[in-house]
Formats: sequence, structure tokens, C-alpha cells
Amino acid sequence: MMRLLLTILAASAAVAMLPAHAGALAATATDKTGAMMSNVVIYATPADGAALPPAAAHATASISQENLQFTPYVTVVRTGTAIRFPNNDKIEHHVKSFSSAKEFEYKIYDKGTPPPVVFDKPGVVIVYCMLHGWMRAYVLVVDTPHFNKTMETGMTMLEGLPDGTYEVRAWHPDMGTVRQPLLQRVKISGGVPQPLAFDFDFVPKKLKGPK
Ligand SMILES: [Cu+2]
Repeated sequence: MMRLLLTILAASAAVAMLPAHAGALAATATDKTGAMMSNVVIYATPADGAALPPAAAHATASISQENLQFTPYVTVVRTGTAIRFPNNDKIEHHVKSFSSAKEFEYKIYDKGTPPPVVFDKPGVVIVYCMLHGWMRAYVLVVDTPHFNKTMETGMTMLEGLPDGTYEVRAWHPDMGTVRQPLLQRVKISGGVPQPLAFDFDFVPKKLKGPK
């Protein structure tokens, strides 16, 4: 009986760890022609000053070099995340960023994974390979744990958003560091996912590959 009681207490404690009221956001992104857009980063920050949960102590991500491309093309991380850049090709790459949010460089290397780079400032970081002009990756560093990016379907979900009002931004790599993300305010109050549509006024550039 005692054991059962303890189990019930433990279970209710676990439930109490979750936000009392949490909802979700179902975002879609379309381009100027109405076509669905992938690789759009959607991120939400509390508009009502609500505190964010602390960042994970050792958040990591990975951007690999594979078949003469960076994979994935677009990465979104919370400020403080360490990103590794493994080279899975049999040839050399020279990885470099000139972006003010994070300048770094891995001189020519052809195997293994160099030490990770900690992305400690919010902003857009463009990653180049100095040997292969078409190779490019984008990292958007954001001050919130509530983010995702749209899939081929142009859709994505942000889940586990505590109830409240949010500023939701949508950014595509073609906007670079210059253009501001699209912005909408939305109120989350549990229940069914809140739909939110972002309509961009351009058509994404075609990605370049090895010639
Ligand atoms: Cu390269």
C-alpha cells in the first residue's frame, strides 16, 4: 500500500514538472507564388515577459560535410549551444564564418571532428567552405527554446508552449543578416494547436551544388 502511494506521489510530481497549461503552434510558410517553403525557422519568445526555462547545460548540434554539401543546410539553436562540424567526406574542407554573431575557422582538414564551436550570441551565422564556393550552411541562434523549422511540406509545430502571448518570428536563409524576420503575435492557451501562417514576399533561391 505504501509502495503504491509512493508511486502515485512520484507520478504526480513528474506531471507537476510539465507546464500546467501548455499549447502548440502549427506554423506554415509560403513564398510569393503561394508555394510552401521549407527551411523556414519559426521561433517564439514570450511577449508578456514570462520567464523561459533554463537552457540545457550541454546543448549540442551537428553540421556535417557530406557529398560536398553542409548537412543540414539550416540549423536553429538556442544561444549557448555547441555545434560540431564533422567531415564525412574523403576530401578536405575549409570551414569559415565571417559573421559577427560568431566568427570561426577550421583550416583545411580531412578527417574527424574538430572541437565544437559554442554559439554564444544570438544572430545569423553563415558558414562557408573556402574550397568549395557553393557550400553554405546557415545557423540561426535564438534566445528561446521554442523553435523549429519547416519541412518540405512548409509546415512545422512548436510544442509545449506554456500558455501566454508570444512574438513569433519567421526567418529564411535568403533574408540573411539584413532583412528582419516576419513577426506575428499569438496567444496560446492550451487546446488544439494554434495555426499561424507566414507569407513571404520572395521566392527562395535555388540551392547550388557541385558543378
Ligand atoms: Cu569544402
